[in-house]
Amino acid sequence: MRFDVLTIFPSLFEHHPREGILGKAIEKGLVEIYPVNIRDYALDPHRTTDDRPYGGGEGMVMKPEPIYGALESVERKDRSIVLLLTPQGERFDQAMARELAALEQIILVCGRYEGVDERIRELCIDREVSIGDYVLSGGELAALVIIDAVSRLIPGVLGGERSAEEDSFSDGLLEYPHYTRPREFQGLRVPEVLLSGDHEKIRQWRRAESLKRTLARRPDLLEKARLTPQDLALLEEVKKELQGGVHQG
Ligand code: 9D3
Repeated sequence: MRFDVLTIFPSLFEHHPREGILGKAIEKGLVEIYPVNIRDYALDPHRTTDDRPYGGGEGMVMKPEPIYGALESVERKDRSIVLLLTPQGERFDQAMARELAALEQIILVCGRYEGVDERIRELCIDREVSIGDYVLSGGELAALVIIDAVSRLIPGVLGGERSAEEDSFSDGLLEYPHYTRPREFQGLRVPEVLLSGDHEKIRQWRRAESLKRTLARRPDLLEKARLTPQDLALLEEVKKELQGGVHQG
């Protein structure tokens, strides 16, 4: 997968993605990241990338010519898409990450200020994307989020022992609690069942914990989750306990 990132802060893409799992993927040649400095395509001696909005009002707008020039400089592969990162975009999620991972090239346009000139949207943008309902200073951190989430889905990026499909959200539930040594830490013991060696009991305990956690923290996820009849029975039990005022976990 090739990512071309149009930004006025290209240095943000030089270090962060080169650490950890993504760094390994870049070393292996599975992921390529090319920052493109929008300012290099400004037409005036001051290399201006923004200007005041027509019609007046607060803030600045990114000028169209530098972004257009930066986009023209990017070599296009056959299966590529141009994304604009913007608070007005469609919400990024794991399903969108999977769609994007099937492409060869993702071109990410990072906005700053109040936004980009509307004609860039009309002429160049295939899809507008937001990463959530909070205010960032620009599209750069959103671009890094998308690069990270998409790269994990490319075959060979994750180590063999754990596939992307096993990850949280692939079955639509939150993960169960994890424990490692020591057996007791600050007076808190690892649940006995995990030490029992009874793999079926452990599987059931983990499934129950996943369901309880999802019910407590993200009940919206339960509507779409793939649940077995046992899952549904367990959930009914847990809901009854909660109504009865019995609290644990
Ligand atoms: C004053 C109205 N603001 C809209 C909520 C203006 C505004 C705020 C922040 C315009 C641009 C930005 C910068 N944010 C992004 O470019 C951005 C973003 C975000 O702020 N949240 C979640 N996803 C994204 S993707 C790009």
